[in-house]
Amino acid sequence: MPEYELYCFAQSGNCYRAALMLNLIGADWKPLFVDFFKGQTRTPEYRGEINEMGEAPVLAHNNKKLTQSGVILNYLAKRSGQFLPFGEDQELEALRWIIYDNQKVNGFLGPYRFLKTLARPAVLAFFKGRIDGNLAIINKRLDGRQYLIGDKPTIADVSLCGYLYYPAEEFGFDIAKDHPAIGAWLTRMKTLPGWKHPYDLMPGHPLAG
Ligand SMILES: N[C@@H](CCC(=O)N[C@@H](CS)C(=O)NCC(=O)O)C(=O)O
Repeated sequence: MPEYELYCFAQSGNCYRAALMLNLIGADWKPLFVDFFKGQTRTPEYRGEINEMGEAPVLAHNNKKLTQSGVILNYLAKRSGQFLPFGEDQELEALRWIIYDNQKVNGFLGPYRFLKTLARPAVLAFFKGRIDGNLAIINKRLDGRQYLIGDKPTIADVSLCGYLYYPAEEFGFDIAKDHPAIGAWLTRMKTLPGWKHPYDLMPGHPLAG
């Protein structure tokens, strides 16, 4: 049995952060498919036995079940010694960018992509306005820098990957093209040993009917 198990599904950028990190650190892991689109995260079994918050990803390790991708990244970085921010100042800086990413960057991109097929134009316009502004902040931060914090990738970079590799057609805009410093950083992240596209790393794509 592999050391780590990750409850996840291919369409989730929140799950992708954890799956990508497991692959980047060369962990012995396997994905456990969460049938999100059939409502598995809303079942009493899932909420009772897997995650009371009703979310994916969930990392199972020994007797622990860890949730929240930022917590999972932190746990894996500490256990593996890889992608760790260096020293207290960088640790705080990584946490700062992970929270900003979760709330403002991928925190808007994920719901935007999900709602695109259902939502009214005014809702999408609101989200798009926030997305443009928040991606511009990330683009400025990455302009002239190799990675978010210093010249080595940390868990803050892994977090930021969340929804950024999904196809431009799914958003209706091209993040790498519209924000060139983010585009260059995405290309750099792709060269890390173990990098894989979310649809190649997690189960559930293409969606079964
Ligand atoms: N902040 C959480 C977000 C997790 C999350 O929202 N996951 C989605 C799937 S992409 C989910 O399971 N949503 C279920 C729901 O909100 O009911 C993280 O980073 O792990």
